[in-house]
Amino acid sequence: MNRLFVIFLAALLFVSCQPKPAQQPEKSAEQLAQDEKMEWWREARFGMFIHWGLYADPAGEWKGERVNGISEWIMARAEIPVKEYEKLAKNFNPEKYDAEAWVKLAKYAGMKYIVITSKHHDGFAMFHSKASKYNIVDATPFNRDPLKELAEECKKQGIRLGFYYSQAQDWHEPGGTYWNIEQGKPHWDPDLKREPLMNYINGKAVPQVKEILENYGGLDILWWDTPRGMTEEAAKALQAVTNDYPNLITNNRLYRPWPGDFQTPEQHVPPTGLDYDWEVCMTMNTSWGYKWYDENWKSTEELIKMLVDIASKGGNLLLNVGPTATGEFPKASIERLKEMGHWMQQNGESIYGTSASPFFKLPWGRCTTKKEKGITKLYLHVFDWPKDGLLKVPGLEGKVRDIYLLANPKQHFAWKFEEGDLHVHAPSVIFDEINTVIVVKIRGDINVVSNKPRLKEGSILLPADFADIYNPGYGEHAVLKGSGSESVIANWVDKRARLEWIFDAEPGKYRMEALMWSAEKAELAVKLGEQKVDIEIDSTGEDYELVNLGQIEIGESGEKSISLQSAGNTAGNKQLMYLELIKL
Ligand code: H79
Repeated sequence: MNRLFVIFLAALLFVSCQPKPAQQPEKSAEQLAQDEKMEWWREARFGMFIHWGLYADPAGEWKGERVNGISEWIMARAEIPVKEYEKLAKNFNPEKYDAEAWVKLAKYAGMKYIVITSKHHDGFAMFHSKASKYNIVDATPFNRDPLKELAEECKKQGIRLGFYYSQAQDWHEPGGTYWNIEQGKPHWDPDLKREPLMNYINGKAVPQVKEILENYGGLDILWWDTPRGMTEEAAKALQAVTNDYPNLITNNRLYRPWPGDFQTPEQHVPPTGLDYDWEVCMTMNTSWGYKWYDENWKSTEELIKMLVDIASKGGNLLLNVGPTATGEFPKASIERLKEMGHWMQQNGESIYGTSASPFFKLPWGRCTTKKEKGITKLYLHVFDWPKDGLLKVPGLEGKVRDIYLLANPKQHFAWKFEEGDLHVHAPSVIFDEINTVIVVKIRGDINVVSNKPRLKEGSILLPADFADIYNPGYGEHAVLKGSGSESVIANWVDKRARLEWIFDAEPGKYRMEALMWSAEKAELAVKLGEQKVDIEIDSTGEDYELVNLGQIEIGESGEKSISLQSAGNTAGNKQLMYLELIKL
């Protein structure tokens, strides 16, 4: 007995002396509270932005002329005097507005929250406000509060709600800011006598923010915008109002550089994840507000892939709809939302509550992941279904238990491990033309050996589909077409569009070459760490050519990044280029 007891004690001691697995540093009480507040938002992944205001009536056209740019900016772009713009309210009567239908469609699309403009830069409140008569109930024949109706429907149908509020820019008020106020430019309307910012902040913005936070059943999100011309004093006055609502989630646009609860990449998807909560806001065409001739619609396929891409990097997508002055969603938006909904009904599990991809790059698509009860699930989002019958998951190690089709779990796939990769047998039938989701169910944890480019047989290959593309928010976007050896970066036009590759390097001197096509003579700025080289290249003629980009030297081994940007010519002309790969 005694001996047994001693052995038992010894065993106990042995177990308790084992080194503990590496632990995350303890979270502070503040971080835990933040996690709790953000929990629903992080799970949601997909929301609807709605830009609706008086600008839906002119819809991008003023006095018979088309006005360039985003439609909600028409007052500034066409320099419409305040009194004249105000007249739009007299005719604003969106009788076809149906909050129930809007919410129903958002839910069908798979969206978990809605953020709607309560007041945009034009200063017109889309809710009943005592602080300013310039609102939809007091100034239009509509005589309803559409945001009250929306808030009630959201409660009823169980979806979260946030309001957008333009706190700084208010083109209607003598104290409000406007686009180029920081450059010392006057407001375009000389009849708007200027007043100090704080008159507007204390007289309208603060009272209105109190109204929206108080009167709409408890908002989940307050979405600030364009802190242009803001002061710390003004920001503090507004923040004091939101401080009374500890569960309210706000973005990072109240005041620069205040972080808020989440970051807001606008009109572009960041190339990699950010170590902070973030939400991409994105239009389906070009304009946020309704613009009748804006036909630049993204396809459903692009939108689904965008949502997946964002989820694979750990972010949310806030996808915009710009309703008309009659109160309806444009047909093109409805179509896309329905089609996205169709995909989400079958594949939503691979989006909600998932974490970012554990892989460096996947040539055929994206990955999201979830861990529950000792099971790791990898959701493989296959954009390009393999033609050779094998889906290769690079560098994956783990105890695979099952692989099946998310949209039909009875459809199982055979697999084997080969040369460090997981090979999934992929039949020739394509299950989903846009994005087939395959679930890899794994016991316990996984390990991934990175497929980051490195020196192999004397060179480092940086293919187009391994590039991170940094596009400007407003401007021409370089895009990746195709995958693997057929991938190419197309429409590389804007000088601000930057391509970047991350790789592991050994010390040495490298010759740099690019397989590319350029319409004209072009200048390229190449950057590797601190080294910067400007290179002039000739037009490549009809076909792709291996273009010499000169020499670079790498002093120490380790992770490096190389970036390419068009340096433009002195005239600032755009240069059209296509690029297949970089070879070092
Ligand atoms: O509400 C949407 C936009 O109206 C607002 N934010 C999103 C969510 C926004 N305000 N400013 N911007 C976005 C960015 C500025 C865009 C500009 Fe322009 C393009 C500035 C100069 C060119 C449009 C045209 C605005 C001024 C001139």
